[in-house]
Amino acid sequence: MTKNFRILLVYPNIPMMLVTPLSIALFTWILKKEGFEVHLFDTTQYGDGDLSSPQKRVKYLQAREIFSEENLKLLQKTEMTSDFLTKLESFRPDLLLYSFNEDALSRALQLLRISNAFKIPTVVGGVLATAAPEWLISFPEINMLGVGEGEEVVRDLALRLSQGQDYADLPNLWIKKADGSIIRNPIRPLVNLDNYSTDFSVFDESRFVRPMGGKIHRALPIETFRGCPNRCTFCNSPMHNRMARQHNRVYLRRRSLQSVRRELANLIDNYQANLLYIIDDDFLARPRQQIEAFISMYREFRVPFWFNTRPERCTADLLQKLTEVGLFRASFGIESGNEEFRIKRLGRNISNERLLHYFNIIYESGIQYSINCIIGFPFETREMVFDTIRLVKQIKGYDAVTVSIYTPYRGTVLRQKAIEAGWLDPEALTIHTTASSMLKMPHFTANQIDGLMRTFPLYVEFDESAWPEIAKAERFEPEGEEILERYARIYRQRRWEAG
Ligand code: B12
Ligand code: SF4
Repeated sequence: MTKNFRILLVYPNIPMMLVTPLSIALFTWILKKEGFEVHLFDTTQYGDGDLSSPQKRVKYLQAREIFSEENLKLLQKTEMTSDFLTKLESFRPDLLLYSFNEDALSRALQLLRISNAFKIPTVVGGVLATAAPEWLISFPEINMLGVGEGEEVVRDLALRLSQGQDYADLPNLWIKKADGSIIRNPIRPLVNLDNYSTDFSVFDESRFVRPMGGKIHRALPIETFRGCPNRCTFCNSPMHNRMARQHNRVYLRRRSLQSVRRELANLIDNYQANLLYIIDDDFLARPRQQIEAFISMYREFRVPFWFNTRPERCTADLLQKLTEVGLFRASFGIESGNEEFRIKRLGRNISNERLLHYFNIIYESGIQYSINCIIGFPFETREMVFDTIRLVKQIKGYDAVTVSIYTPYRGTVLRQKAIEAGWLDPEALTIHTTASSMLKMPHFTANQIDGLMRTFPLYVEFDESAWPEIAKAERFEPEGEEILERYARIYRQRRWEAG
């Protein structure tokens, strides 16, 4: 029965965010195991006429030329809507599963308007559906959504539908009925991560391509734990902890070492991964002996890997051991350099002095690493951004500073504060973290934030004596453009072309 039941996964991603989504790979594995036929429609490679977020990072001097003309040709596609229509007509799916984050909502709605005409049962899910289910289901395009983890609900729904059974009582599923009323089923227990694996066969081969340092890598993601112990107010991860606590559950779960090992073998043997993205929120947030056990286990693979963590989790010997087995690079968020603001408003309880201490350890370890900052937070002032710039100036050894413009995602604490302060329209849709600020703060306007976005790396790179001139480049006027170009040229030469 399940063999003839076709499921189309839809991933309405914003352009060129290339890391392949784990949810799609998990669902493919789960559904194929049950014998269903699974295909994917993925919008990552379709442009939207604007610069993509990674291309904007190149423009803003936050990254080197990541896509050469040649690579872009290899990666880009055209005609998203007609390709989607062709896919629907040729594959004739019995079930549609959409997975997306808030930034991709408008793309998702665009595709839903096309697929809804086919009258196929359609469910949407992802972080946004979990954060704001009431709001999301109020869209006329959306009739069913999955709240929380999707592993079990997508399997149960496909099984019931394929057997012609009713599915209106499935936990985690919300259904809009013909009269507009909504069935809100309760949440089921959290999944055991060890029971799952991933299948990336539905992705186009070009989706694994990562041109880096003159070589083409094949990069795949892996999850070794789910959840984050930290409480940053601008982030969606603490929301999962809060929601789980309401049901007396603990959201943070680690995979067993055997299961991580199995998954590594899957990615390396079946997909020839030669670069792994460990997508955990804070990879080193686990007991020391577990990290040691991971290191011993990983010796057998030695494939370069990347992770996110907090600087304060780093010790010299840990970094050395991780490098020996393949740590390729790491990424650290500092977000704001104003200590009081970072602690009180952002929920990051560490002093600048301690941060610099840990960054020194990271520098001395010799690993490649990047730093993430955010500008334009609610309550932040222009002067506070300079505290961030001054802090970054004191850090040694990083090779990239990623600056994002604060984006008020649904389900985050800080978004609520921005609404309460009257700076955010509660209906506004996020675009992405390199788009203009969505806040209307009289003391720090979107235009000022945009101006700092484009000059941030210059302030970091050049001596304070050059700052009055760089300040002119914050302005979107001919003189500002000319100064920006002049300093950007020197920046590129110094940082990237000099060798
Ligand atoms: C890896 C990662 C990326 C990768 C891959 C993206 C992806 N979709 O996986 C890349 C680098 C491309 C990326 C890009 C961006 N990301 Co990101 N990313 C992550 C990260 C660290 C892990 C994602 C992950 O794989 N989680 C594990 C999987 C299993 O969880 P999941 O995707 O949520 O899926 C589960 C459920 O949501 C549900 N589910 C998912 N889909 C569906 C569908 C159905 C039908 C059902 C029923 C259920 C369901 O079931 C799944 C299994 O339980 C998360 C943080 C986090 N911890 O989740 C941020 C996160 C998802 N990213 C975020 C953001 C903001 C971005 C960017 C905007 C950043 C930018 N530079 O502009 C872009 C936007 C790209 C986009 N697609 O919209 C935010 C999203 C906020 C929001 N409310 O939308 C997060 C939550 C981090 C945060 N700040 O809070 N990201
Ligand atoms: S450490 Fe990262 S993932 Fe965890 S709450 Fe803070 S920003 Fe979110």
